[in-house]
Amino acid sequence: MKGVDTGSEILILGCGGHAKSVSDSALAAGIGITGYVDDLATPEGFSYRGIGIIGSDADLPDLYTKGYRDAFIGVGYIGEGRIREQLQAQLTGLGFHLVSVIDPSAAIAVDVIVEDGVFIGKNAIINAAANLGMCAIINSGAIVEHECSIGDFTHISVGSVICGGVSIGKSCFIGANATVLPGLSIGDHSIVGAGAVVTKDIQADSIAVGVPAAARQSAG
Ligand code: JB2
Repeated sequence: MKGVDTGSEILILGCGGHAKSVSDSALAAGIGITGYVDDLATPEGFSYRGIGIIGSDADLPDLYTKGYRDAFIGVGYIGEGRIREQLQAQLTGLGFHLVSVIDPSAAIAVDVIVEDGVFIGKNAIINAAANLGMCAIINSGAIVEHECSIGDFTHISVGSVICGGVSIGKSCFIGANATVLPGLSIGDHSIVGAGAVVTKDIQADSIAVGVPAAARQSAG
């Protein structure tokens, strides 16, 4: 399994709620945190578990030159999921390695494929032969059942249930406590609302809400 990065020392981009969740899991998994990199927050005053901000995105080339090599995108979903894609391109373009952070409480089958930069939160379950794409988020208590494929940058929110054999494209957002029934497909850049129950395939760029979920194309 890729993504077992115990022993790394990472920079975390962002210092909001998601970065704090990731930080707690990283420290529990034996991954050290060098500092936070954040464009918007003011460095003064921010500290989590005694670790502060060491720069902004503009400082990343300099941080790489200084020898920092491992990073994690700790910006979650703030209404514009593609920010995470841009940050990944920036980091890998500079040469950084994107570490995966897996909370020790997660239950993960031995044959799960975890690509780089993935976060698996507390008490998440990932079952046999599932595949988690680059920088995917499987948040606290989510269940990704056997043989699911989760696309790059897709965020499976807290408590969601992705039944067996489901395929979810890249940069999707599956809201808290949503359920996707077995064998279905969800296209790239789609959003499933909190608590929705998806009973049919969903095309790319859709928004689906309700029980059963009704899908419509997003404006863009
Ligand atoms: O381009 C950026 C950038 N854009 C936003 N570069 C860097 N380095 N940092 C960036 N940020 C930072 O991400 C903001 O300055 C802020 O520190 C952080 C976003 O924090 P916020 O608390 O708004 O959201 P979040 O992404 O930590 O958490 C969201 O997603 C989680 C998965 C929330 O919805 C949480 O409730 C949710 N659990």
